[in-house]
Amino acid sequence: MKNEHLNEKIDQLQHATTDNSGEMLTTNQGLKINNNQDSLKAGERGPSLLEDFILREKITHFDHERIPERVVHARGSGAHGVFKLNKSLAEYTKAKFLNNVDEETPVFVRFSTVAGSRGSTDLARDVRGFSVKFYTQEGIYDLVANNIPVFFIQDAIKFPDLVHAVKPEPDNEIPQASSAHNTFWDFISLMPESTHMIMWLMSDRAIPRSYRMMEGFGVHSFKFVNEEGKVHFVKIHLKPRLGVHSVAWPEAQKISGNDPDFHRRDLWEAIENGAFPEWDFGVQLIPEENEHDFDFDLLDPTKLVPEELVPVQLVGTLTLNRNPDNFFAETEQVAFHPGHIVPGIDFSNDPLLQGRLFSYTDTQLTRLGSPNFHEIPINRSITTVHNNQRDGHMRQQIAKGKVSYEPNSMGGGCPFQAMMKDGGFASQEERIEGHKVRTRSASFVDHYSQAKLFFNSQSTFEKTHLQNALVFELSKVTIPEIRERMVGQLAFVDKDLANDVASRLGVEVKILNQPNQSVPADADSASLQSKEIEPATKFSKALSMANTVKDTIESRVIGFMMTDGFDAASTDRLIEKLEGQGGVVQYIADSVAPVKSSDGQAYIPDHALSTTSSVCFDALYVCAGEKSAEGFTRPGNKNMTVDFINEAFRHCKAIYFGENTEKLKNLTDIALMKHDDPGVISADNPDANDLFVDAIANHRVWEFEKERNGMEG
Ligand code: HDE
Repeated sequence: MKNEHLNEKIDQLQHATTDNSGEMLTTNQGLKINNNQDSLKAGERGPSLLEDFILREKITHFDHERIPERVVHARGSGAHGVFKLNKSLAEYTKAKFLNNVDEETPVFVRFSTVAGSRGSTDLARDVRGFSVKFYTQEGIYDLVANNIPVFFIQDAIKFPDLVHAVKPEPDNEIPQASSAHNTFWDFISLMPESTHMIMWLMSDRAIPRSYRMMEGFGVHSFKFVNEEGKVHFVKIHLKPRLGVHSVAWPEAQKISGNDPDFHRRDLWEAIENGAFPEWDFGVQLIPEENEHDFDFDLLDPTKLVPEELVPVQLVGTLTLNRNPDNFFAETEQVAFHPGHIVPGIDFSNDPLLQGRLFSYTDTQLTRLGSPNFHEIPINRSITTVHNNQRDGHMRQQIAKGKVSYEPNSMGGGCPFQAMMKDGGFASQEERIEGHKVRTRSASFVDHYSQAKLFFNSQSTFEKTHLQNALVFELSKVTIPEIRERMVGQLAFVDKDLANDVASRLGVEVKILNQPNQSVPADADSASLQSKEIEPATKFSKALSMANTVKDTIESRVIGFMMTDGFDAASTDRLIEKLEGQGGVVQYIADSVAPVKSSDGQAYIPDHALSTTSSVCFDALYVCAGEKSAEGFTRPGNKNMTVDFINEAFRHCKAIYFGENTEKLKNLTDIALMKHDDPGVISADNPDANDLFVDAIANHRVWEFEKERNGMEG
């Protein structure tokens, strides 16, 4: 499968790829090794000898295998793919890869969580990174994006504070990969500018079902510059073809125990199975002269541009079609940088972006250990690199000749500067006038109106989840003043939200005329205190996951619960239907020993009940047959069967009972439901198979969550 997706980058990587098949073992110097079992000793039972260069080389290399993990976004997964342009953007940018329709650009994408260490769980409540390296014909362009369109802070100088607050607390290094602790909320409750981002972080966007079901956002306004020098501000979007979907928070916590690699595995398996994840690449374009047309500042990274004001134009497709060959060499060593741009793309003066432009090269020097990190195969441009930079640790390139300076005559003046018409990069000329000041623009001071816009755009169940998340997180905060201060912030977003959270935390809502601690000591703090402003855009459909794609079951995992004697004919029919639409069917049984159907066929289970959990499936089918109605009958498994189904039920998944399994259904909480629930399907309905497909595509019946959890009847 892998070789089917060759492109210029993969071809380049293959020159650096080794294959051990059929080869003899060697040292790093190429010497063939005769014994890899024993070290060299003075006598059979004597001490090992210092002379043993084979042992020394092996152990020394092992001792140095680890490199520092990324200071943020340490936990990640990557894949290769391709970007294809469907609509030319030549009117707006001269970037070649955005000009030539049908041109394919190789890409490498890395998804990540932010706060956890390299070995932490995928299902933490967190922002997800979505970095895309485009290997263009004009050099590398990196889109270092997140799955949330806004950020916590407005100025890069606050980033170390933010990260220190969210990371494990410094005295005991607890908790891992979680924002539910004192230091994070202490900081946030004193940073009104974070409020909009907090709404997103507490929403289900922060617990995706899959990396393949997340949006990507460039966050900052960037600039597009066309051949004539005309400038547009641009916000970049990636919209998943499978829609944007999440898991439930209680589910996320269980997945973290059952399969902490859930997202990594999901991405890997989807690609191995040929279910290539796809995103539409979209842009919101704003002519430079319209910069000030909005009731927020385009340079403020805590604001989004509502799609109602500027529609997203979909212009390309990003497809991931190849897993890496080696995690460390590719996914760990890949080095992204928002400053890697090509002609036709430029930076805005967003003060968060400006700080990032310094940080990303700097961090690679610590992490990858050398200014030559661009020579690591995954980081190499597919265009050749010519300059007078020389030497440094681990230099790969062998630059010929005596000349390593410019201007020179000895090298014929080479390498020479490129004219703009030949693709030479020139920064967009921008007139800047101003005093040297350490201050925040007054246009950045509204911190609540878009937080309100986001909250008001959520469906009822999304609001409930968001409220529950706030209660969960703030319940883990042990300092009452922090809880109180945070509830005071929420009151600026929505009074009911604040009241609900406050009552469940046992604190009062006090609209605190809070000193804004995020302003400098000498500033007139009142002038920088965010006022309660009504958002100009009151509702934005694109902000709610309830309005996302719900017409495909592609790559959803459906657990078939089967016991000896189940009905093969109806099971096979359903499998054919589900797999025909891209669903992934997995068998769950008493144990992993083969299960025999009524007509004597053997089915090999993928999981035993005790080795998996319902949280790892999108939907369940109880195979038809009277024995299925008994549940799994191994000692101890019968109750587990009922628990398994009940848990899927509580998490609002589609559950389908095959013929003659009513008895089992009646043992579960489903029997207590008073209303018809489209997520519970019985074989006596002639359209049962179709209804099951619809219910899976719908992702979850969140509307029935309260009733399914016994909170509403
Ligand atoms: Fe990053 N960020 N960041 N960031 N960021 C890093 O670079 C930083 C910010 C993002 O898959 C680091 O190579 C500063 C916003 C992603 O390898 C580091 C500031 C957004 C990734 C760094 C920000 C991001 C990183 C750590 C505020 C969304 C993972 C390792 C001024 C648009 C890249 C590394 C990967 C990684 C610094 C804010 C996205 C330390 C100083 C806003 C997706 O350089």
